[in-house]
Amino acid sequence: MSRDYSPKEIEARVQQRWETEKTFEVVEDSSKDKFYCLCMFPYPSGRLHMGHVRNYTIGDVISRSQRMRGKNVLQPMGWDAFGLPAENAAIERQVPPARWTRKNITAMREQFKTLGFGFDWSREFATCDPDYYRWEQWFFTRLLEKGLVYKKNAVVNWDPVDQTVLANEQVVDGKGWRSGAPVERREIPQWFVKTTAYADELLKDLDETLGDGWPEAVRTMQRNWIGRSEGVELSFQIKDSDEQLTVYTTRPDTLMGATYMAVAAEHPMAQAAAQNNPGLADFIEECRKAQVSEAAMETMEKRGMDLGIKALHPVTGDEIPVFAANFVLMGYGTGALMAVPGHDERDHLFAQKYDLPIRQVIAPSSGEQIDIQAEAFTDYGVLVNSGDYDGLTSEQAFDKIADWLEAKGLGRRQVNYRLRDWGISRQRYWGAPIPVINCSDCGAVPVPEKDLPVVLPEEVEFDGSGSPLKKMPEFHETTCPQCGGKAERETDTFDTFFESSWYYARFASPDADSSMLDERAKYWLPVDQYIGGVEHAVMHLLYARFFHKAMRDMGLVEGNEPFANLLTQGMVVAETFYRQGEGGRKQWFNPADVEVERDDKGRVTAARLKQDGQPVEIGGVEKMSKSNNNGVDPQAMVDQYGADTARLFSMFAAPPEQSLEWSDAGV
Ligand code: HQ5
Ligand code: ZN
Repeated sequence: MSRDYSPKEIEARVQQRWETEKTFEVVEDSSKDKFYCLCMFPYPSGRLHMGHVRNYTIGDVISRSQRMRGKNVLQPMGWDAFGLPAENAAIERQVPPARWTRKNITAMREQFKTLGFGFDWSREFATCDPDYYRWEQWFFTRLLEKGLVYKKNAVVNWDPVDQTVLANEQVVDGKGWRSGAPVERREIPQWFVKTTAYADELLKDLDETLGDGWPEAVRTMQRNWIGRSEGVELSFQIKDSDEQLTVYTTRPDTLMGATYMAVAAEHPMAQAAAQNNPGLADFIEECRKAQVSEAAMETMEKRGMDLGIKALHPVTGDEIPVFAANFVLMGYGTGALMAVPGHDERDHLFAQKYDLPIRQVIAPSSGEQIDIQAEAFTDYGVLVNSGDYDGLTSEQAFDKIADWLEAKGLGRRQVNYRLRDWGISRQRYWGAPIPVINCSDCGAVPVPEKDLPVVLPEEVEFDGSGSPLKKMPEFHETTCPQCGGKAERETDTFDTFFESSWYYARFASPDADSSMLDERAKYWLPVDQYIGGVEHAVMHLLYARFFHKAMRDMGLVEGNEPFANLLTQGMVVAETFYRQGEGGRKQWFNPADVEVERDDKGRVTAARLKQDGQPVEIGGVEKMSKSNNNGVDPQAMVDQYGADTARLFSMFAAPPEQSLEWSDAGV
């Protein structure tokens, strides 16, 4: 026996033995405590990088320690296989997304095995397998039956040159990433999941069920996203008209400080006023074309235009101007708001810009003097300049004013949520087809269970302008399941978060072929320990929690929550480098191909591409990812020092919750 430590030889031998002895395959065993340990499954982007290694090593360490404690430990692995990157690769390399994806899966599975993670590979699946997505298609039709999905018009990014819908990340500075044409907003029919139906429960369980098991920071993010607020819906009479303008406010205590109203460009009142006001019509058209991501909304210049209409203040009868404003969205609340510039920052900015009155109606409880013209005061306090309400605290005034409005029939208390229903339609090819058939007589008809799955054709011509499904009559031409007449199959596909919302449950019953899940799910669930990046703290975790509750209400799973304990590990981050390409697209270079100069604090000050010696831009330190091309492949480290060293180092370099800037030197 050699006295040298030869990881290549030892690791290969042990890994071989795990494979033949099926060491990590588990079955339900009621005589043992179960422990389900799950790491967020990867997008099959090509190769693993050190970010993945760290995530999956944390899970493997926890699994191993639970195994040593005698638990029956399930640690599965699979692939979050649909999504845009495969389409981009298809355009670049002229290879169908399915083939690219499966090739990546093969390579990454091999890497996982070399790294020696204790996964139960017998449960592996990819979300692009028809055996997987057929059940979410089925689930969708059940949600439809229960009224938990519905169709409505919603705005998308439309590229007028490529004649295609763009994902948000395909819009660069307001222009299409391929065509460079200014992106327009377009309203098209889309499917929505009624996540709001569970809003209260999603909020309540953050404390009642997850209080001990989830980081406070993540629960706070979810709480803010759901955004429950108590307020009042009230109506302002319009002068010389029998119309009313209805708004929602969480601050009825500031009612006496309302000095103007703002409505969305799409609001019927703005539309009507624009009929004989060309300037206003232009403004509305501009708003319609502008981008409306929430982030864009925050930072964009707030603009408005007077409609020439007056609302009457419900208490004083004062005339208040009504503006159309680009920061008010039709889809939120009533599409109109009462502006209180003295006590709201955005309203304050807008009032300064358009020279509207700013009135103080709340004073700090401390008695401190403030200059309301200079800055809004947004805290609760004591009422001033509010007639009968003067001297009340904000809390007392909330109730008094709400009571008064209710008594007068002008308003009512209302709980609102910031949470919106989840738009799941994507006008993309590489996703699970939405199982609906559109019939001119019967409307949108769900595909009957016996006809599922609706299989996505995989060998396709892919040129990036629109979905290939639209050019495949053999896919979209069909007959109506209800009347038998000619009908069109839906060509939109699910948002990929649809697949990742229930994969954790399918790992318990990966081969169930007559149902979505079976009794085994009741044994294994909930996931005892879930591990993944904090970038999924809001949407993924919220959608999965919604799915779990909906599946529970169909008797498919037990318990109220899918993930009992959550660990959000810090990201592995690394420097990024790029050059500006055509059409605003950046070309990213891997740090391994770049030579850098650093200052004495270790910060990168200059960088050149090794290949041509010419400078590249420094993009800053970002999460390791394929899209930033800043991934460090673990292979070199594994080849040189062995998997144990790579794994140990990724655990040792920083506490799991902290982010970690990658450096090869440390190992
Ligand atoms: C990390 C990095 C990069 C990644 N498929 C989805 C996904 O994020 C997960 C679904 C459940 C929605 C972590 C990341 C995640 C895991 C897989 N990671 N550092 N896939 N630089 O391939 O820690 O947070 O991007 O938990 O690796 O990432 S993924
Ligand atoms: Zn029909």
